[in-house]
Amino acid sequence: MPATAYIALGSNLGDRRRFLDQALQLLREQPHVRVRQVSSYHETKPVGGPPGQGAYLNAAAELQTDLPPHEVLRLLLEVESRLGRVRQERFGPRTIDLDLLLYEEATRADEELTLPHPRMHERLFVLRPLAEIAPCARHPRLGLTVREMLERQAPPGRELTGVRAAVTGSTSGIGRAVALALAAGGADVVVHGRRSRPAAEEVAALGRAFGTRSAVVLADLRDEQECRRLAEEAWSVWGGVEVWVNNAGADTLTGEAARWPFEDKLRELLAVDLTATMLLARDVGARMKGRGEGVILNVGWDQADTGMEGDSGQLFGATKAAVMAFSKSLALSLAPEVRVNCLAPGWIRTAWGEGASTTWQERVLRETPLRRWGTPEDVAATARWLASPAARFLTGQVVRVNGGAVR
Ligand code: PH2
Ligand code: MG
Ligand code: MG
Repeated sequence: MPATAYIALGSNLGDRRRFLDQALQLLREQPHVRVRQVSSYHETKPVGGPPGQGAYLNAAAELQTDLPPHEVLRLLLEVESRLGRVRQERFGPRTIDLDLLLYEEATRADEELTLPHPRMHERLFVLRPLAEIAPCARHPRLGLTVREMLERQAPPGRELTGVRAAVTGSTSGIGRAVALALAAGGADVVVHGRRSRPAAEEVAALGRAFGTRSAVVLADLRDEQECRRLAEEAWSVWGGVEVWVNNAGADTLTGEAARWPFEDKLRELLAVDLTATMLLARDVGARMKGRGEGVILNVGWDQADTGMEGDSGQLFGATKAAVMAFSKSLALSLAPEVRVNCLAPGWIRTAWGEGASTTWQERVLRETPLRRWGTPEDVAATARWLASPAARFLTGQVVRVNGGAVR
């Protein structure tokens, strides 16, 4: 039976990307080793060592091997020296550093090799890339998974460190606020929009200001093919997604669409709010379940249960009630690996609320016990919490973010 081992790769001298690529290439050429998975490459600040040294590029890889641990170590040292590494001071700058982190559940300590790697559990530059490929791998001494070790190392207020997120419809409104709140919590974020790349890039740039990674994928979610492409592309950006937020909804209230016939609004709402949510959640959910972890958030509507008069009540009520019902069933299908919850916003001041008449403004205050419109940030704060480890025992829930309306 071949063994599974995990290694860390690091470089902070010369063409760092090339050193990592070459190290992996040399490992692939070894007869007794298979490189099964490689994380994305992470730009990291040097930890310890002499002052003034350059930033690192770090990665992690999964190996399958029939060699014993000491032979794997020997191989790593050989690859290091073939790439010209000269060992000088401890923690000094280096062209390439390959460390053996885990070898099955082996524990050992002799003068050559300590397993697990003695500092792996306290190093974000190891845990972040490793969590991308092996979130459920366990540290045999600490009894913690890689994800749990990473959560313990997250800086204060950065509970989403090492989480890759995607938020549909995040160029404006609630989705934009959710994308930024997740980035503020430390998550890397894929921003999605239908067609406006500049609007999406702007949100992505704001996300990066939190010191996290961000990317943009455009897709028209009325098209099922495009839904599949969005899931695939968002997953491919950094090799996985831990938090997926199905926020995108058809806007049938403002602009041209406000004057559409009922039938057209219905078709659009069912396509974007319901069908795309279901297809994306199923696609991404299956991938997450395969990885062993994940969080999906959908967006329903507070008044879907109670009903609201008028065309909009019928349209949103039917569509969003379906999203809420779907979320509960999906939660059952994807447990225990993946949590699925649904936000149900009440009166939130987005584009439509901005321009609503005084009669509406009064009605909203009357129907909202907390006596104000909700904001996109109110919804985003709840999404950030639901995405975080603090909500680890919640799944299949509809969380009303509505200022207390109980009707
Ligand atoms: N390796 C070290 C010491 N410090 N800092 C970063 N960011 N990345 C490394 O790989 C690294 C380090 C000793 O191996
Ligand atoms: Mg090292
Ligand atoms: Mg080393």
